[in-house]
Amino acid sequence: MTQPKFILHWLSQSRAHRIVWLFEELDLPYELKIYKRTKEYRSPPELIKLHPLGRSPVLEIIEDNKSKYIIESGHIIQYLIEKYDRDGKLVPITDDEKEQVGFYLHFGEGTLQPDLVSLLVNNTAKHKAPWGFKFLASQITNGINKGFYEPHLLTNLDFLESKIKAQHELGSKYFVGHKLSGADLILLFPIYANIFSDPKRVSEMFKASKPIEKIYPHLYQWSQDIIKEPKLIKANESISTYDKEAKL
Ligand SMILES: N[C@@H](CCC(=O)N[C@@H](CS)C(=O)NCC(=O)O)C(=O)O
Repeated sequence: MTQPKFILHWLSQSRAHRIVWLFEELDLPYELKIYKRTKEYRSPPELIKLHPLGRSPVLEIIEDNKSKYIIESGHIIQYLIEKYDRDGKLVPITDDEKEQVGFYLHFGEGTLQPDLVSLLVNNTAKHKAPWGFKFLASQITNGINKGFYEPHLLTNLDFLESKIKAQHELGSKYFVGHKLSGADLILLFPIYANIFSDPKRVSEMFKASKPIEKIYPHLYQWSQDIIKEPKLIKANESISTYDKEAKL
């Protein structure tokens, strides 16, 4: 099988990070094209020109001089593993484990991430409200967060905590089976980048009675383990050669 050329269209501080990690895990050659966020923290016009949805990651696959663009990180992860994980490094062993990975790929982006993003956006919105409207904006966003996004997010985190706790009790540091899989890759962004990379900020945001890492010790442990994965470290290094300010 001929090897296509891969270009990952990578927006700074984005979910695209997990796809760089995946390329490193699969030892697949790839090129990164970096896009900086606008001052409103949105995609720049060049990324919007590339794909009508204007979000990152976008994976460009070039074969026979033709480019195909695929989007949605869960779909990209599934696509690359199915087609290019020739040694089965990230492929779960049993059918049940395969089904679990499928679940996490959907859950990560379909349920967990939207609640998390809504909460983070609302939290930023109240600080950005015009002078004189900050109090009102804060009352409204707090009401929405407390009534809706926060309980949803906490339920999601309770659920994930119980899953990874059970895995830890079985002697595994990964979400599915005893090896790294698409489940860990998809959860890198919501669990590590959005929460445990800055636990103090998140604890304050929730006005939690104790630090978030004490409320979710197993998720915290998973985060600490995952950031030591050698290929993730390599992905971080690779990204920083393109973008000095890049951080996960
Ligand atoms: N579900 C999509 C979400 C893509 C997405 O929202 N990406 C963010 C970066 S983390 C983005 O491109 N934001 C730019 C914008 O909203 O303008 C995926 O997993 O690929």
